[in-house]
Amino acid sequence: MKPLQLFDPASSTYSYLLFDTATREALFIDPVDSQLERDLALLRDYALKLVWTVETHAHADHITSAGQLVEHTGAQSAAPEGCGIVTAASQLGDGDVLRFGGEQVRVLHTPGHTAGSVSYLWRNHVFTGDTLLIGGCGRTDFQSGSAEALYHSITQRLFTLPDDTVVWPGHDYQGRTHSTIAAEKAGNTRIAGKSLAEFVATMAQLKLPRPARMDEALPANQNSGLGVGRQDAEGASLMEVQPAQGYAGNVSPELACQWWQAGQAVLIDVRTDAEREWVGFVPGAVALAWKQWPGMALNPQFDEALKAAVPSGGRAVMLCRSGVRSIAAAKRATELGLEAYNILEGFEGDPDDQAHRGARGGWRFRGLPWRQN
Ligand SMILES: N[C@@H](CCC(=O)N[C@@H](CS)C(=O)NCC(=O)O)C(=O)O
Ligand SMILES: [Fe+2]
Repeated sequence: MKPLQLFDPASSTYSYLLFDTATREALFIDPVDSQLERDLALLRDYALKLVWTVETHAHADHITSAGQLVEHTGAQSAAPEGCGIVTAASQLGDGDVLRFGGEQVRVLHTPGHTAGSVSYLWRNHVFTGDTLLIGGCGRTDFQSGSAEALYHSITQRLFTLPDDTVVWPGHDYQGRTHSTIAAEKAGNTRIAGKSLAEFVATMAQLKLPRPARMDEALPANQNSGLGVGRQDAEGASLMEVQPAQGYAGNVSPELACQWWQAGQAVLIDVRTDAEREWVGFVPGAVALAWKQWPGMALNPQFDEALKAAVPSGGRAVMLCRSGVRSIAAAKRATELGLEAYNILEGFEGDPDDQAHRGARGGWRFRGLPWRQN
């Protein structure tokens, strides 16, 4: 059985779809946003249930469709832990195993092209991302790249796989599709037979132009391709603060998640314990229920817990079910001296609330991290 190899001509990127032929559960490697419609059609035509969408690294030359695939298919996203892809639900380390049906892929940490880059091993196939290309390798001149680390990853990790292991690269700029470990060990012009010093010298002399879309692609990919350049139903950017009365502003779940993951805001979940228990929760969010009794504006317990959770004058983003209680909580937090934002559409979104409705549902439908008990 072979993986399905898919090509994005604009970036010369290969994506791969693996599946269990019995259960039809599937795993995507490095899906590309401009190919989303093709890929969704493929999943339908092959009657596949996407379980995982994974990245080999944070790409500099194209934008992933991982976040959108999560929204459309219910798959889980996973990304290498050293890549800063903060929105991926699972952060992968060396040796981790992802299962789909009776199949599994194993994570090989292969730093060098970027510090977090990984390869994925499935049966006798290895998906090398930009670590090992056919007859070449990924560049090492940005994104904490390291020629020394790449030399080690290729010679010690990939070239020690069995010779007949099939190599499936993240790109090919000359139309080649796959190779083998034996062929690359023998004939890869950048590394075969080279010493570490020779390889480092070769990499230092490449002087490649920057990828054309790098400035746009990197932040987008660290957010699973969500938000950047995308708009809600009213045409507002998902990554910009929208003005509000009585608190600092309204933000999309995507922007709130980015701030929170970057340590720039504290995420406060103002729903009740019961709601979190039944519907789901965001691991790491501060649970702090907003209770509004009729005729009772103040809630000293909430005030005290909020002050304990957020440093004085700090930034808080408020999450509730549909973005109503979180407004009240953001106003109270503002009175207490915090820079407080309401998260539009909350955890679940509200189908009846046309005024606040963005392109899609709430936090849990947008490819952002959450769990159910
Ligand atoms: N011309 C391409 C840049 C391609 C590029 O730099 N690709 C990276 C992978 S993200 C690489 O490592 N290339 C290795 C090489 O060209 O030898 C673009 O603008 O996107
Ligand atoms: Fe790359």
